[in-house]
Amino acid sequence: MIKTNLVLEQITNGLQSIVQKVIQEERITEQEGIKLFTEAPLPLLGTLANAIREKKNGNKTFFNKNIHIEPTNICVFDCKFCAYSIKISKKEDAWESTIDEMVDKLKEYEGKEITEVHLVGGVHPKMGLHYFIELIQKIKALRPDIHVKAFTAVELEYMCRKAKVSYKEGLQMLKDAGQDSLPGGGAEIFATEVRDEICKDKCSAEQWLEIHETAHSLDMPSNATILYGHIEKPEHIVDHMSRLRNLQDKTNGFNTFIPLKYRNGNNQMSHINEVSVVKDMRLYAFARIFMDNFNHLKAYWPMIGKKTTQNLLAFGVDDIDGTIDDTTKIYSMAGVEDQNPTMSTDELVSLIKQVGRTPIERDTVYNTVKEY
Ligand code: V47
Ligand code: SF4
Repeated sequence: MIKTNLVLEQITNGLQSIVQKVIQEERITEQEGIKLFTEAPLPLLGTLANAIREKKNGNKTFFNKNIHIEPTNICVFDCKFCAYSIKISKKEDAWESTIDEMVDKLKEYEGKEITEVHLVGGVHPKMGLHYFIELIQKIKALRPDIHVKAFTAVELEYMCRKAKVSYKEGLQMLKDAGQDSLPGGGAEIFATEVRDEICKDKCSAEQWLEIHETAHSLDMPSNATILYGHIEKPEHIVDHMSRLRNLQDKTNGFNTFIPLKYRNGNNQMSHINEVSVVKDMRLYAFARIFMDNFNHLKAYWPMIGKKTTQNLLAFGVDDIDGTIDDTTKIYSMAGVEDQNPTMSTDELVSLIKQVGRTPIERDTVYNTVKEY
């Protein structure tokens, strides 16, 4: 017979009070979070995260039908982990789309059931607020039904600064043009000592949080991310999640939290090895436990891979993003295995069903579009 009690005693050694709090749905502190994250065995983290996931979302696993529009990969910033941006001096691999080209791309999806356009790219010195207002207006004129999730806080900070408008004024103008929500990118790691090393010149943690808070005050929901698996330490991870948890307490404007695994292809930090799948699972499970006021936890499959995505559905994840239709380059340029990220609805549905979950097609704000 397996001595389960003994095993349980051993795995929870020194962690009982924290585990008890989690089980009783009490919030854990940052200090408790660091202890749980660094000391708890993976099966314990997984069991707790899965219980929370099933309490919040049952057996449901969400996805959506979306495409990405990436206006440019020219960027004024110099994030050390980025394989996507091309410095202006290195023109060969750069692209800059005109508004008409981007609208034409959307026209290719006429009659197709996509519900979301994810519009995001490099920070181009000449593509400003008014350029993007016109783009969004044209997207909405063509597809009034489509949800426009656009611009990271990094892009928004730059475009508002250049246009000499406050974040509130800039976001209101974009909302009036048809922007519905914000994606979660640009958060990386908030702690200054890490941020200064990996992405010193772009918007600060405080600006990132202020932009999202402002968006929420205008009824524009958003997502939040963390870029993990490089030079950060557990205390930076917990600090990052804690700042997001605090803002969510204040606004309840975040839809989902998306951990992004650092991929080491073709960038200035390529010497750093990628973390193991076991570390991925710990991070996601811990996020599900710690971020108690976030309804959803997303594994972005083009970045983390299809197999790990399936595993993560037992470690807290209830969302796997969308069909994407090979419309993003950010991860293929950073060296992920799947160079042409696209999954048909059938493939997404069977990926979810293979691990015993129920696929639900959602819109961007988690209304059910279709159950499978
Ligand atoms: O902020 C850049 C990350 C983010 C690398 O809101 C990298 O639904 C890993 O935020 N390895 C942008 N990550 C993408 C993003 C996103 C993606 C999908 C869905 C949503 C959403 C948001 O990509 C950047 C940065 O953290 N990133 N380079 C890299 N080498
Ligand atoms: Fe520019 Fe974004 Fe790449 Fe940073 S991560 S260099 S802001 S495209």
